[in-house]
Order: sequence, then structure tokens, then C-alpha cells
Amino acid sequence: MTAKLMQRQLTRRQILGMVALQTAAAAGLTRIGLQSARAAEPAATDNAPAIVVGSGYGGAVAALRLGQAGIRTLVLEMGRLWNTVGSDGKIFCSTSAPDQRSMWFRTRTEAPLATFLWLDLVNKDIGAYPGVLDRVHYADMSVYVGRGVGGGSLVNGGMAVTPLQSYFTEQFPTVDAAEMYGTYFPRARSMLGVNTVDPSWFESTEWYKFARTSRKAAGNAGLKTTFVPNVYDFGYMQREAAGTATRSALGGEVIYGNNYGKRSLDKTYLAAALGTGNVTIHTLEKVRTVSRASDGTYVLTADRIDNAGKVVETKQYGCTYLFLGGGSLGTTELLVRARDTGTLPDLNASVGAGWGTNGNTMLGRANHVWDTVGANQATMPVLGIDDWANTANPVFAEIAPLPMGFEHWVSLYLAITKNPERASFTYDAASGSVKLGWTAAQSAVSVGMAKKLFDRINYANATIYRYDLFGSTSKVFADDFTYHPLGGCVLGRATDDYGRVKGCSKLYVTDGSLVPGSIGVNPFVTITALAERTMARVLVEDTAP
Ligand code: FAE
Repeated sequence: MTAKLMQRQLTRRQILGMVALQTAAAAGLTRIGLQSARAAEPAATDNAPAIVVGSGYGGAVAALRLGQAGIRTLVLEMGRLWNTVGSDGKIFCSTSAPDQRSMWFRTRTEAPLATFLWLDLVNKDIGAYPGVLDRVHYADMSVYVGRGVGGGSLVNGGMAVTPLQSYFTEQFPTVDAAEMYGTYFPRARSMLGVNTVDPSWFESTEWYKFARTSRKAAGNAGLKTTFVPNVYDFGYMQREAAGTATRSALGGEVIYGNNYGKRSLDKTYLAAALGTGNVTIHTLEKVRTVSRASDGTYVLTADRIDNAGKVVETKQYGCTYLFLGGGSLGTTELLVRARDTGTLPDLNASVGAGWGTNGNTMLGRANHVWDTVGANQATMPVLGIDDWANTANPVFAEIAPLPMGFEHWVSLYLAITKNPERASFTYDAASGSVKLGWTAAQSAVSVGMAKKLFDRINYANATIYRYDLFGSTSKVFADDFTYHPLGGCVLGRATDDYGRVKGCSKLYVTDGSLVPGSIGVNPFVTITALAERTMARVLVEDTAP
């Protein structure tokens, strides 16, 4: 089959999958397969040759490639399918007036930016519901993750960055980098629908004034900025600006979901996976335990919840091949629990280890009154300050928007630092929970590195930090959360070099837990490309009859 023909077929299949996703949502179904394009709930499946846990990047790649290989596959996702409009006519709620759809079983939102002028203007009371953004709290670190069909792709900033090859090699010395950069990164970018902002539009539009102002401040300190690609459709964004398309990125939407414009996984990989006719997705089902039957097949226990979070059914599933795509937290928690409660006793000691925050730290600077950032700001970042080559203090800082609808002179950044600190997850038998050993001192390392860079920028521009954005304690650096949880089942340690879990045949990890705590840029392109590499290998070597 020619590449062109394959592409055309994929598009047709993708459309079939998207119809299935839409029809399932409209009919209120929690099981989605091609049958649901006819608004019929696919038959309940308890056994499948392959099961995929989670429908984020790693899970979506696994589901598509298994489906294309003709392997009947079941995806279990704890979040909902985001495709039904609420009373406001929108699927996702707005960022400025969030409701129950915003956060995963909360009664008040927990936005990253807690305050403005020390005032609690940002967070709002909401009803408890399986909302799209979760903030998972550990002792000294909290982690933002997406919940729903599409995982993190539903809530993230869409920045689709390929890491520097030299740093990729440093992090993954046993992976063939030439093959990654020649085959798997391009494959991932093409499937994800990565595109770039038109530079001339960027230079002229009011919507990116904030980025140009931050670029100028960085330039004054002798630092260079670089454009970063995104999966948000920039053609759509330009139509938003022209007033011919409904606003999403230009309407403040991002962390609680984008109603338009973004190529989230339900529009790309997952639609194509359903289009194969071999993939079914069950929503609102959280996998709780994994064990192995005497014949070597995997047995999963999953709780099905309703919109109030009540467990309405506990189900058992069986499969021959098990792919874990629950994300760094979800996958690692499942495996740490399985090892330490004895349901998968052969998992090695590296399971749970090697976790990091990608060195994340958020901060704001106050610009001079003449350096405006604009009342109108697009929510999709397109520029980063790239000082990674500075071996004394490597930092890549995304220039983040702060769309408040009025001029506030704040430049916001998400700094990615080369923090070498790592932590481990451990099972606490008394509470039955999995704990993360990350400490405040480990976050202080990221802060120290970000501070060195931004002290330079402040000095060169005679500006200061903002002290009012992260709570009432005059905190400058948001050091207590990350958007980029990475590691826990690191490639080559907890798994072999292709994500096959050591000690358990036919068990695979395909998500962010494979990345050893840091990748130097926003991580989803790397996660997707590694998953593509795993699937290409596993389908050839492990599933042959
Ligand atoms: P992920 O996408 O988190 O998917 C895991 C899925 O598994 C989720 O849907 C879970 O609900 C589900 N799940 C977990 N446990 C279970 C279970 N036990 N049973 C059933 N289902 C389960 O994992 N990255 C970028 O590259 N660029 C950005 O611009 C960017 N911005 C971000 C902004 C925000 C606000 C956040 C939160 C993240 C951002 N990220 C960004 C990070 C990115 O979204 C993240 O690295 C990926 O989503 C991780 O992909 P995984 O496949 O590992």
C-alpha cells in the first residue's frame, strides 16, 4: 500500500472514529467503539487480547497501533468522554467562570495561579464531578494531570517540542537517536498535527504582544528565544482573531479544556484507533489492581464510577497483552502497588524510582509601565527562552500567557530547569496508598536555577519579580506543583529498552513514566515518539502467532 493511500485510509478511519466519539457522547454511552456511531452501546467486553490502561499520549499510540494490527483492544479510562455540551452550549467550561466540569471531584478549583494582587480572585466554588483537570497532592509536590478520553491533551498548552538530540541521548543513552529523530519523532509530530505560528502574524497581532515583550526583556539580557510548535490549529486561531471563528485560545480557554482549535488526542490518535474497528474505550473506569492468572494472562480489577464518584460496579478484565498508559503517576502507582502487595512480585526494585518534575518552576515578572503585555492574550504559548546550552545553568523557559482581559504588565513563565534531583514512589501498607518521596529541598534546586536566569533578566531590564501570584505569602516561585510528571518506570531500568516491563512478559509501559525525570522541554512529543518506537518493535516481535 502506498503512503498516500495509507494516509487517505487513515483519514477516512479517523472520521469514522470521530463520528463514534460524537455519537457515543450524545447518547450518554460510557463504552465507545465503532458500533456507537449507530448510537448503540458496544457489547460489554471482559476479555480482550490486549488491554490499554489510560487514553493519554502513551495509551492512544498503543491503542491505534494495536487496532491497526488487527488486535482487538480495550482501553480503560478513568475520566469521561468530553464531547457533550453543557447548559451553556459548550463542552468545556470557561476558565474565568469555571463550573463542575473544570476539576476532578473538587468543591473549589485549584488553579496554578492562585491569586492576583494577593487576592483570591482566581479560584471558584464548584460542584464535585469528574472534571477534566486533576491536581494530585503528595506531601511536598502536587501534580496537574488531565482526566478524560485524551488524558493530558485535553488540558495542556499544546506545545509540541522535540528535545535537543544531545540531551535526548544524555537521558536515553541506549536508544538509537538517529532512528528516533529520523523516524519516530517525525511520525509523532505528523500524527499529532503539529504546526507553527505564522511569524509575520505573530509579529503584528495584539494576541502575542505578551510574548514579544518577554522576548525583548530576554534579548536585553543577551538571551535568545525560539519559536515552539503547537498542536493548536494556528489557521483557526487567525480566524478567531479575524472574528470569523468562535474563540477558544483567544477566549482564555486552556487548562479546563479548549472547545475549538486544539488537536487533542480524541481528534487524532484516538479517533483513528476507533476507526480501525478493533478498539473499544470504556470511560469512567479506574483500574485498581493488576495481577496474573496461572496461565500467564493479566487480570485487572476496575471500579466503574458515576458522575458523583460513587463506585457503581467493580469489574474484572482479562487480557494476554497489557499496555500501561496511565501516565507517570497512574502507571507507577499501579505497578508499585502490584509489586509490594505481591500481585506482581517479580517486578524489580526500579519500579517506582527515577521520578522528577522536569525541573518545573513558574514565576512572574513585573514589566515597566511602557512595556505592555496587552489585555488580549492567546492561551497557546509559542515562544521559549532557550538557555539550555548554558552548561553552568541550563534552563528552557516557556513564555506563558496570563489572559485576564486587562493590561497587567505581568510576564509569566514556566521554567524547565535541569534539576538532577529524583524521587521514588513507595507503597504505604497502613493506608493502602502510594506515596511520593519528593521534598521541598528538591524543588529548591529548580528554583535556584530559574532564579539565576531571571535575576539576569531583571537586572538587565531594571525590573522585579511579582510577589502576588502564588498565594498570600509573597511567594515568587511556584515550587509546589508540576505540569510535567516524568519517570517512575524508567526505560532500560524498570523496563527493557522498548518499554517491556522486566520480570513480567507481555506487560508494557508506553507513557511518561519511561522518561527519567527530565527531558529539557515540554514532554508530550517525546512520550508519543517513544510509544511509537515501542509499538513498532512489540508488534513485530511479541505478537506474532
Ligand atoms: P496522560 O496524558 O496523563 O494520560 C494518562 C491517562 O490515564 C489519563 O487520561 C488518566 O485519567 C488515565 N488513568 C490514569 N490512571 C488510570 C487508571 N488507574 N485507570 C484508568 N485510567 C487511568 O499520560 N506537555 C507538553 O508537551 N506541552 C505542553 O504545552 C504541556 N502543557 C501542559 C499543561 C498542563 C496544564 C498540564 C497538566 C500538562 C501539560 N503538559 C504539556 C504535560 C503533558 O500533558 C503530559 O506530559 C502528557 O499528557 C503525559 O502523557 P502520558 O501518556 O504519560
